[in-house]
Amino acid sequence: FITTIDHVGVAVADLDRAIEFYEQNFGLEVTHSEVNEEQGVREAMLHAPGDSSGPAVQLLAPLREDSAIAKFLDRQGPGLQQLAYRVTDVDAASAALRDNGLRLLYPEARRGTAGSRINFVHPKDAGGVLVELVEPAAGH
Ligand code: MC0
Repeated sequence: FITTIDHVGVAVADLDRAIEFYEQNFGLEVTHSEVNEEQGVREAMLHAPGDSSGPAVQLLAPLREDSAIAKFLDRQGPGLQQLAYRVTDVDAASAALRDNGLRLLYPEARRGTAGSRINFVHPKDAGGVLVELVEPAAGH
């Protein structure tokens, strides 16, 4: 059910400064940015030039002190926070992983970047990696 790596998420304290760093040093380009209130993040997706449908780096900055990203930054500082796989059907993928005994964080998929539907596998059930499942919105 996994079609590709959708993105790798990096927790940052200051989104604008992080974007500048990735543009200036790695030549990546911002292809999308948004605020996700439910997830408590300001985020930007960056791609290599000409590869806007390929895997992205997702920069994630906290909106609130009680958000997942604020907690991550407090505990371990900035760095890799998640690995996101693109799936064709997040409900089927979540059900299959639940059947394998892995804990999914949400009973039902929630809204992710650009209208996608997302769920997460708890990092303790995935070798210390927070795994996100992303079903892109139709047309994306
Ligand atoms: C915590 N742990 C991690 C981790 N976060 N390990 C690897 N990667 C991470 N990102 C480890 C801690 O070090 C600790 O290990 C143990 O997990 C704690 O588990 P917990 O007490 O159950 O949980 P919390 O309170 O630390 O929260 C972790 C959890 C949370 C993954 C449940 O961050 C969460 O709900 N994440 C899902 C939502 C999210 O990440 N949103 C931001 C991205 P020890 O060994 O010390 O016990 S939003 C997004 O990504 C959207 C916009 C999108 O892409 O579309």
